[in-house]
Amino acid sequence: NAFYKASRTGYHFQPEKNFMNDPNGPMYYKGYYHIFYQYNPKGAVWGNICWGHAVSTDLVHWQYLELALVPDQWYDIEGVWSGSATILEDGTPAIMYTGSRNGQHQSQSMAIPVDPSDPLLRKWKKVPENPLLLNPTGISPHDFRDPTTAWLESDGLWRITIGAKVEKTGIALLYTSRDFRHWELQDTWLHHVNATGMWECVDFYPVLEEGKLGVDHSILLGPKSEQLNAELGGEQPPFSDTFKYVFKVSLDDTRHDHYAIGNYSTATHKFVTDRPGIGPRYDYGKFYASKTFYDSKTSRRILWGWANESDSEQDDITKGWASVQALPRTIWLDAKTGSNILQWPVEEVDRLRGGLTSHDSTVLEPRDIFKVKGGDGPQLDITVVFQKPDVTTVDRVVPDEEFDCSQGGSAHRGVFGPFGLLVLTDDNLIEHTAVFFYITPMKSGAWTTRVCSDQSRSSLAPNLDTTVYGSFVNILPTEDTLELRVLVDHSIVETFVQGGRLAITSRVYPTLAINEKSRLFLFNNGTRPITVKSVDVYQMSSVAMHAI
Ligand code: DQQ
Repeated sequence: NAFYKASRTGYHFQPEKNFMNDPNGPMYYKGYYHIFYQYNPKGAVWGNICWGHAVSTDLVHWQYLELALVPDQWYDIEGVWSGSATILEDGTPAIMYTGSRNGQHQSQSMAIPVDPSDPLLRKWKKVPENPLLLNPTGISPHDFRDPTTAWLESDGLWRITIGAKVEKTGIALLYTSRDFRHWELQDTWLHHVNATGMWECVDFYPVLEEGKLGVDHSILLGPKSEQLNAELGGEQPPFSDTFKYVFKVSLDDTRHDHYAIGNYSTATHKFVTDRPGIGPRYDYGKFYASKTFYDSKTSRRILWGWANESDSEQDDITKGWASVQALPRTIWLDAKTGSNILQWPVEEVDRLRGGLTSHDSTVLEPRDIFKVKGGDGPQLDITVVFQKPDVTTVDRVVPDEEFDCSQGGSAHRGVFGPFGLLVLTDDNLIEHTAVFFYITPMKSGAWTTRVCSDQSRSSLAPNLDTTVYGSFVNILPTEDTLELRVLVDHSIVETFVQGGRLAITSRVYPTLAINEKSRLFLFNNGTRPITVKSVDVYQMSSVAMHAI
């Protein structure tokens, strides 16, 4: 079917064929970005899990390499599961990963490059001491996986954290090591949250309180920390004045990635959240098992996340592939709020921008739907800026806090909104994916702003998950515009709101609005006019990905 072919992406990372899931071990090494990924070389559904491997010099053009790790030892014979890379003190990388055996019994093992002078790191060897860690007493061998990147502290000890659960409590176990081979379980957990189930793919890293620069965890806390502090012009420790910590967990029960912001004490080795609970989501759509790394080339922290399919396994078998990685995102703390991180596609993505069509200010009257010039085709990078509506012009406020994006989706009618974009839309508006704002008065009288991504009319094809996604976005009183950046790439739509304060990733499979038949529209379904200040639409180039 043409629509199966049309769903393959043009500028997102995906293998040539077969099934991919979690991003693993991302790093920058000797001029190359490396991405590894959970991969089934034998089919388009999960199983036979190996580590696929690709390299890039710019995070957008990738070259496939041979499999880095395959199940060939007694301790990982059922699968080489997720893990992370750490750059050791001598500058060489080490991978820690979960081996699965004997009905998914999990243990942690290590692999190192056969030839660290090879910038492509094509060949890896598992160390003879494997498995390095078995499930500790009280932890089921089924609930013990996904070691993080290790960090070095000034006591000379490496630390890693590993997700687990005790009854229904999700926990982050903490281990220390002097030589990266012998690891000791600590008797306190780094973090835990009741009733959250198994914690997969935990991630733990520092962020600056101000500015976009990333921080290398080991340089921040390790023996070189004084030097770093001097470079930053800071006082001597404590660093907590300038840094916060982010703890991310992928919840097996809900399949969502949540993060909390807080502080980490090098005295107690505990993470303490600023606010109780599991925290907001990185992304309110399809985005799971994510992982960050510190990019020493440009001093950024970069986030990778897995965008799985919304079609059926049978569709995936027919297509011959499943899953893409969302675009790598630079992440940093939102200094304006202090309570969320910001995510933005790495700036290298901008180099794929081709023809630009810019539109001046216009007003969307109630029920208007405008076709946007320059928005034909399936690969777009769209930025639209709306004037924040003046809610004080409404005298009779009917609370509408029940709306959660799903009731009618973009067809719902409110006062201010839904208004926004229809992407991957055919000429007759039969198929469309709506990305929109909806500004709602609450019982308290306060107005809140939601952003939704409505897949319910995205395709005529059967057996798709067409859930409508959405969440509230924090619009500050000082902000007088509402901004969307939407990246469209055949079957993936990635939305970034208000400079990256909220992200929503959708997977959609149009049957009519494919390839050159795809259109872009602006719409307003609310009862009040909405001012569009500007629209910029770029055509996005494809990136060829080859094996080398
Ligand atoms: N995927 C891996 C596990 C991890 C899960 C197996 C998360 O290591 O917990 O493919 O998607």
